[in-house]
Amino acid sequence: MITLALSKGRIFDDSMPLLRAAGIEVLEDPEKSRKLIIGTSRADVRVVLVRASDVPTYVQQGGADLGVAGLDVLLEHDSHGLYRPLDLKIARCRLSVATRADFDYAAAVRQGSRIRVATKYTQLARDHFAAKGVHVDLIKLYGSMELAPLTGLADAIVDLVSTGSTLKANHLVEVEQIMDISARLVVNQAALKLKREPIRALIDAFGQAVAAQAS
Ligand code: PRT
Ligand code: MG
Repeated sequence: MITLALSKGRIFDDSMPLLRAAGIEVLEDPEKSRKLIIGTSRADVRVVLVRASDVPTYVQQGGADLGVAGLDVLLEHDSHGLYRPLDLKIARCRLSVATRADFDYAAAVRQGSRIRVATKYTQLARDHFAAKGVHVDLIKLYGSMELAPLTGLADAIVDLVSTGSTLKANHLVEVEQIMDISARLVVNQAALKLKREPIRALIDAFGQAVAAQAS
């Protein structure tokens, strides 16, 4: 049995065309069923549904052989024991800094200055501001980051942006793009050794599907 860890929502939705191209049909819609383990048209392949930020843990610990996780999640998480063979080019967005329109970000990030930043991505934010020589007071949040600059909790946020409409709706402006993000295929290294043939075949099929989608 090969177990693939996916999260509900955009990762699941964007993974379906790739699975289909690899000849795998998922047998249930996770938005309609409460099942956490879903069978597929292949008797030897199943999907487990986990929180987006739990995908690396499942794959590292062998609760799943493969998984799909955003680069944001992977970089925040330690990647020990994870093989990352493929950029699936799905669930694309960027990690950015945003502030209120009336905040002078350029002045705030002059060398040696100090800024209060609210984010779910404390590791990535710390690295980003350290590279600029900016002292940062990080405030860890688990959601609704946009609220932080509006309430005076922070000067800036570091968050994912795709269309920009969430920032716009909250009168925030994207002042710096940190990196492009997309979802990656991750594989348990031990599983890759023990189930080499079928896992290799899956990686190759996904690779071909990504290439076909890109062209
Ligand atoms: O919801 P849960 O806490 O379980 O986890 P999660 O929020 O991490 O999961 P999910 O499904 O929302 O995101 C899974 C992955 O999708 C992320 O790890 C990213 O790699 C990727 N992704 C792509 C995004 C976005 N685009 C995105 N726009 N993840 C989140 N967003 C959010 C963003 O945080 C902000 O709140 O959407 C809002 C901005 O969107 P726009 O279109 O208004 O700019
Ligand atoms: Mg979410």
